[in-house]
Amino acid sequence: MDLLRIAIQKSGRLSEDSLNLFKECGIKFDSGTGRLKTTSNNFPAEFLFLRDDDIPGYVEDGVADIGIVGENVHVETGRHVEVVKKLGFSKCRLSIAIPRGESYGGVQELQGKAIATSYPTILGNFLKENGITADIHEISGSVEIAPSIGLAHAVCDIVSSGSTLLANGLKEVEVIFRSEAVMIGSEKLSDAKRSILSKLLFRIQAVQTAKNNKYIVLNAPNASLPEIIGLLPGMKSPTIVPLGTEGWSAVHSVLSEEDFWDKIDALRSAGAEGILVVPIEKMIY
Ligand code: PRT
Ligand code: ZN
Repeated sequence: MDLLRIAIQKSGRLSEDSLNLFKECGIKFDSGTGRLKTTSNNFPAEFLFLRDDDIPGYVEDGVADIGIVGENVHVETGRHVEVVKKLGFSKCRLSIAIPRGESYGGVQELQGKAIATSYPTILGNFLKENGITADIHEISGSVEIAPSIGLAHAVCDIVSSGSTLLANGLKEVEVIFRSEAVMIGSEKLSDAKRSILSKLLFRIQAVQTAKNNKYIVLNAPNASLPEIIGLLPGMKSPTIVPLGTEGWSAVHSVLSEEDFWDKIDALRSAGAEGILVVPIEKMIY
């Protein structure tokens, strides 16, 4: 039987969320420490645990069928793979930073400067687009100490909270790339593997949609129902159930996370009471 080979980071910032994603999709496997490979016992998939930087190459070569990496790694490695799905976790940015005491008047100030980075391709593209010629020093780690040891004037590194830059006396002056975890896939999957992948994507979609929505139950006098129903789309339309108290109903519906509080305010003004909000585990249209 065909198995979809899925490459995920062995240990690092992507690991936990990647494992969680499959768990939420009901896919069971043993991810115990030290494992390099494991097969799911309830889904046709095999998992490979690898360093994130190696994942795009393995997917391009067909050793793995799909993999999870940061977009930064995907774009930097430039392998011929497809982005199958954006996953919304491990959000970060790739930024240029300079010593805090220096002034910065714009990108032209980088002209002729030495910049240390582990992302020479993304940085090189940014500089080229801005007509800047700078000296890119490629280093593989601890980029943030480069200015203090005299290796470079500036750095181009991943930033999340900004505390690493702060601790090293640097300030962020240009955000050149925004990243999140993405699922990448081989461009040449067999029909059988594509069909396993579409099952997986269907489950991921259900989990992601559920996270973006809440189940809501509220009570309202029947006279307020038309206005309340107008505010609540539901999956088709809201469910209305009569309450034991004459003239009152309970309304069940689904609310998007996006305009959640605005909708709650509007519902209360329309006469809603006793509003319960419950997380949804899966949502399937
Ligand atoms: O061992 P392996 O090669 O597999 O892992 P790795 O050490 O190369 O990668 P890892 O686990 O550190 O990061 C994996 C991915 O997580 C990255 O490719 C990014 O897409 C994403 N990510 C999200 C981050 C960060 N946030 C992050 N903060 N990657 C790195 N950092 C580092 C950054 O390099 C800097 O040193 O954290 C520091 C900055 O963090 P703040 O919070 O101080 O700004
Ligand atoms: Zn890495």
